[in-house]
Amino acid sequence: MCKAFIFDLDGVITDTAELHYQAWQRMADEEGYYFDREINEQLRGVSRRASLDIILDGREISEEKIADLMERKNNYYVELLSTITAKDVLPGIEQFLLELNARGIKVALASASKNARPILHRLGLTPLFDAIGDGWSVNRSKPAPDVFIHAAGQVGVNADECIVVEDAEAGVDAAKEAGMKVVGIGPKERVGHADWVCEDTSKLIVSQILA
Ligand code: B16
Ligand code: MG
Repeated sequence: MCKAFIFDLDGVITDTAELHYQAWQRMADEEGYYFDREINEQLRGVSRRASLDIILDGREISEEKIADLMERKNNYYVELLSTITAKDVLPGIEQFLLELNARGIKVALASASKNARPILHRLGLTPLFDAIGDGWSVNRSKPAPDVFIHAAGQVGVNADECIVVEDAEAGVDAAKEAGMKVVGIGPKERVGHADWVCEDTSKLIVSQILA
């Protein structure tokens, strides 16, 4: 029996991937690193540090420089976040959350992002969530299961009674590793290993998933 739904943020609740892309691109241009939208796709659901490692593509730089680049990118990203409003909630998500609330099913967030709380606030969705797991909650990022286990613990529900909604390959891996069922959002090539695959968020139907 499903007692909780745990949602990823970027790519499920809203599409911040474009803003992450613009912020990384600005930093990469300043540093003369090659970066494009195709590489950005590899950053989906991946932590800030792991994202930078992908962009560095084997270049060796000091830990001090790594910290500076991550901070600079995050400052550009936070600047861009000020443009987010309730209009940026992905199709069908608000109704889906409202229905879970009405059915008494717990709702939690499990995002790799350290900016998850302000983003949820800007979207106007914070009151619909019972718990928030974010980049500050755990040390190991997806594909480690930690953030999902943390979120389930926050709402007091066992892993096998949770359903996760995820758009990233690493996120689906993490949720399965946590012992949860997963709805993958996006193409089969990316989330085909989920228990159910949904092309996009507008096609999510609570009663269908529970059945
Ligand atoms: P931040 P999610 C992830 O969010 C993004 O998909 C990923 O691109 C980003 O690097 C990561 O959060 C960390 O974000 O730099 O804001 O801490 O999909 O797990 O909600
Ligand atoms: Mg995501």
